[in-house]
Amino acid sequence: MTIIITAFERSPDGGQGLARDTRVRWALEEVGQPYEVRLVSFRAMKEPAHLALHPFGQIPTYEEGDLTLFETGAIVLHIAERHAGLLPDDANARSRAITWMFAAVNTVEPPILELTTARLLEGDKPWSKERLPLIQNRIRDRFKQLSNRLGDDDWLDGAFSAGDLMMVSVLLRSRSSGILDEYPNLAAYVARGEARPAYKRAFDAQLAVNAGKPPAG
Ligand code: GTB
Repeated sequence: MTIIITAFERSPDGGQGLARDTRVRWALEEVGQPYEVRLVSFRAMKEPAHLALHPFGQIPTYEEGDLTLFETGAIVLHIAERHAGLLPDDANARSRAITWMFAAVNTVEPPILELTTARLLEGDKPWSKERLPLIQNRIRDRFKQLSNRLGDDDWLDGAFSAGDLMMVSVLLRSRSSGILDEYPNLAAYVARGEARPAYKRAFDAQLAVNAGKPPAG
C-alpha cells in the first residue's frame, strides 16, 4: 500500500530539515519503506481537504490505505510498530524506547518550541528581553538532565531506536540557539543521528523540495 505524507510546499527554513516531515521521512528511510509526498501550501493547510486529514491544519500527515494519521510521535510509533528496525523485540526495552519518544515530544521539545515562539513571534514585546534568558535556562535544565543520562553512551537505551530518532529530531531544532553545543555529548549524539544514512536520505529528500526556493514567510 502506498504511503503518502504531506510536507511544506516551501519550508520556512529553506530546506534545513527542521520542519517535522523530516522525522517521518527519517523513520520511513530507517525501515526501508518507500513513500510519496504531497506538498501543501500554508493556505491549502487550512482548507477543508487538508483539515479532514489534520484537524489543526498542519503538516505532516500520513496516509496508508484507509488509515490517516497526524502528530509525528504517533506517526513514527506507527511506522516503528509495523516494521522492524526502530523498536527492540524485548517488551520492556520496547516500552522504554517508547518512553523516550514521549520524553522527546512532551518534556524536551516544549521549551525549545517556546524559545522559537518567543524569538519569532514575541521578539518585539517589551518583556521579551527578560523572558528569553528564562526560557534558555529551562532548555539548559532539560539538556543537563538528558546529558547526564546519556553520559558516554551512543544512544539512550542500547541500540538506536525510535526514541533516539525523536530525541535527535527535537534536539537539532535547538542548534541555532547555541545551547546544544554547551553539552558536547548531546551535540555528538545529534551528529551521530545525522550521520545515519537513513537520516541523510530523509534530509536530502526534503532539501530537494526546498533547494533554490527562497524561504517562505
Ligand atoms: N505536534 C505536531 C507534530 O508533531 O506533528 C506539530 C506539527 C507542526 O507544528 N507542524 C508545523 C506546521 O504545519 C510544521 S513543523 N505549521 C504550519 C501551521 O501551523 O500553520 C514546525 C516547523 C515549521 C517551520 C520550521 N522552520 O522553518 O524552521 C521548523 C518547524
